[in-house]
Order: sequence, then C-alpha cells, then structure tokens
Amino acid sequence: MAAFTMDADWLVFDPEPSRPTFTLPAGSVDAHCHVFGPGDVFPYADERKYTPCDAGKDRLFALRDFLGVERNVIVQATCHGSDNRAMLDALAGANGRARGVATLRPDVSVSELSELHDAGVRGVRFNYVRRLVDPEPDSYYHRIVEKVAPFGWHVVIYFEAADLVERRSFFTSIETDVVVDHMGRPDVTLPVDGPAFAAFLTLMDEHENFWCKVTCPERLSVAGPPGFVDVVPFARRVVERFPTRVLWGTDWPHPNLHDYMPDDGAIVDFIPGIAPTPELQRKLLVDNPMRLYWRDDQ
Ligand code: 0GY
Repeated sequence: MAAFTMDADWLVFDPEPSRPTFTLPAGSVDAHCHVFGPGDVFPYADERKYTPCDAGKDRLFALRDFLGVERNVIVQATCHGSDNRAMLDALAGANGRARGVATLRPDVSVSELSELHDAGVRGVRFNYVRRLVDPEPDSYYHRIVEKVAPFGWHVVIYFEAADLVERRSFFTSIETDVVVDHMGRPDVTLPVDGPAFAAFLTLMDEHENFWCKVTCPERLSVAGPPGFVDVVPFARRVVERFPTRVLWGTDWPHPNLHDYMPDDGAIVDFIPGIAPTPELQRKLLVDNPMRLYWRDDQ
C-alpha cells in the first residue's frame, strides 16, 4: 500500500459548506468535479505535479446530496494520470447518477474504450496547463480523438489563453463535441467586451460543436468570495449567448488553490447571477448536461 502526504501548501476542501440560498432545479448536474484517491487504494500517478488530500467518492456523494445536486460528471484529475481507477470506482458506486471523463493515452485499445463506455465514461480530457502536465504534440491528441469518436464521446479541453493561439487549428479540427473548461480561463480584470474575451466568444460562435463550462469563479476571480462579482459578467455573457452549450459544476475538491478554499454553498449561489431566468437555469443545470452525458438514457 502506498502512503502519500499531501503537498505542504495544499488547501483541503471545506468539510462544512453552507447550505445554498439558491434552490437547484430538480435533476441538476454537477458537470465538473473530481475524486482524489484515497491514495492508499488508488495511488497517485508517478508523473503527477501535485499530491492532493484524499477526497474520495463518499465525500463527493455527501456534497451532492447536501447541495441538492442529482448527478455528477467526474473528471479525471491529473494527479491520477491516465490511471482512471478512482474515477471508475466512483462511477460504479453512483447507481447511474455519475458519468465520467477519462484521461487516455493514444495506445488505448477498442476493448478498453468499450469497457470505459459501459462504466459510464462519455468523454476524454486533454489538459494543456503546464503546471499540471507536460503537453504533447497535436498528433498525440489526434490519435485519441480518432479512437473515441466512434463511441460518440466528446473532448474536454483545459487550456490557458496562450494555448488557444497555439492550438486553435487543432482544436477546431476536432469533429466531436468539444467542451472548454472554465471559459478558457479569461483574465477577468480585462473588459468583458474587450478583444481577449471576444476571441473566445468568436471561437464559440464559429464552431457549434464547442461547449463551455462556466465554472471555477473561485479560480478566476480577483474580487473573491462570496459573490465572485468580477467573474459574473463573463459567465453571464456566455450563458446568455450560448444557452444550449453551457455546463456548470462545483470543481470540488478544488485542486491547487492557494489563497482560500471556497464554500461550495457560495459556488451554487453564483448560479442565479449568471443564469438569471428559470429557463436559462434549466438548460445550464439539467437539459444540457443530460444531452451530453445521459443521451443514451433518454
Ligand atoms: C480543475 C483545475 C485544476 C486542476 C485539474 O486535473 C487537474 O489536476 O484540472 C487546476 O489546477 O487549475 O479543473 O480542477
């Protein structure tokens, strides 16, 4: 059994979040969250760039029930590399109420993909953030796209502004649905109407297979909690412009934060500011994630 010690500066998730004021609509999906370990059962990957606290499926499901979420989409975290066992164990324990997004290598076999599909995986994540991974050339990811496309999966991409310039032609060559994490990490000190965010909105305008997670206000905000007021105009712009292609999630257990750990109740209370009508809320929280992750159940 491997023993792991979390990084000395690691911030642990809030064990007692506040109860949100906003009532989530029935059937809401937390479409971006992770599980970590526990490391003695599901060891962290040798190539990881951080060692987190353990944050297993039982804690995730307790948070789900406390917040009033119905379902989770569990995204493989980089600390587990391409060993998807912790995520798959969580899917197996969720009674159909969770789907997964895996990390894969290009040599993954069709039978492995078939097993992952049967376990509830519906997407693969490509992470380009250098403090988390050492990114590979486009050809590496292209081989993976070719393998997952026949399963009807989508690709989740996590990048920072500079990567979009460098990788744009590869990203836009992908023919499956493509989900961009955390709005492409905008600099929210810049104007929402400025050229930097316009480049991202144009990407979404021009490519109807692109979706966007309006997630991680705590990661993007300079103003900070509880309202993350500087992130609201950015997320609201995306929700109002692309109402059928947006997803929301908690990002629990909030890896790699250094200043404070957000209260998950405040993360839920961020929603009505970015999706002000019941119709936008239903699309963001229920209809869109169900279409992307549970379409074969409908
Ligand atoms: C997130 C963001 C981060 C980490 C990861 O897989 C990961 O390690 O995604 C981050 O550090 O920005 O989406 O959880």
